[in-house]
Amino acid sequence: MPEFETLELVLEGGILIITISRPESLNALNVKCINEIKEAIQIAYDDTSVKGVIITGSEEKAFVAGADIKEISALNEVNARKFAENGQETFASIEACEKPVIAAVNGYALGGGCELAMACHLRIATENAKFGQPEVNLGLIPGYGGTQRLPTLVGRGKALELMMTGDLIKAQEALQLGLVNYVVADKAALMDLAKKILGKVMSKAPLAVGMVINCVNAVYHKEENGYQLEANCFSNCTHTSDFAEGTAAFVEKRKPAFQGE
Ligand code: CO8
Repeated sequence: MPEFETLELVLEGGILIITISRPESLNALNVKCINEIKEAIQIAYDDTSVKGVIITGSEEKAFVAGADIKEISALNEVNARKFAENGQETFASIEACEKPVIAAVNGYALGGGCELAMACHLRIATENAKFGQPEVNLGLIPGYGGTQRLPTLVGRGKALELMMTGDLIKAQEALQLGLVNYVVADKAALMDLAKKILGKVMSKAPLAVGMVINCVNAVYHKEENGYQLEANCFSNCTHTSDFAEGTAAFVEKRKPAFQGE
């Protein structure tokens, strides 16, 4: 795996583990880090040995404590838009990845950190994790897709409350709201569960999994007809050898061996 300044990458059993590592600032996202995340996700797109991705934070108490406030304090009208668009593009590439991406949230997921977690396909968190969009405390609003993704996960009313008050919520409340899928005791359990879930998804037909991701993403893309896309993808499944294998395995009462073809 290539070396990065702000990330640690490990490929383990087909799972690319991306660990955000800027301990001096609780893993706050600076431009370097956003660009490196984009490069790391591109590896997941290009490298056929990568079958799934986990994004986590290096710190005991932080997944990502937001955009780097020291860096964004110097932004002006022109480069702030570029910063936001660059982050949005990076997070959109995570969301659109046809391989499953899990956010393993091991502590604070605030501002851009919560937005990063929301761009992943699933989120699991440790008991000590805290979520929030506290940008209003800084005279800002979320800029990495938070205003769009949070309402789809927790509903309009709760999303507005969280973004207008800047309140932080604990992992258990995030679980009740549907912001996270599971809460576990500690980092070790977090990584175990993330790998277990990915292991299960990775045992399914990979092309079909990718199509599920694309169709669900279409819910959020107003210009796209998701029902049409679903019908097209459903039809395309029938051309795959995984479809032949999956249905044959059912009839023959055995486990399917999918090839991703
Ligand atoms: N940026 C830069 N440095 C940070 C950040 C951050 N987001 N968060 C923490 N740090 C630094 C602190 O400055 C401190 O550094 P130092 O030791 O040099 O003073 C170090 O990390 C440790 O932090 P604390 O001492 O504050 O640790 P605490 O345990 O007391 O508090 C908190 C932890 C509650 C997480 C606290 O650090 C905090 O409130 N951080 C800021 C959280 C926040 O407001 N996040 C949102 C940022 S804005 C954003 O994300 C917008 C996203 C979209 C941008 C789009 C355009 C660019």
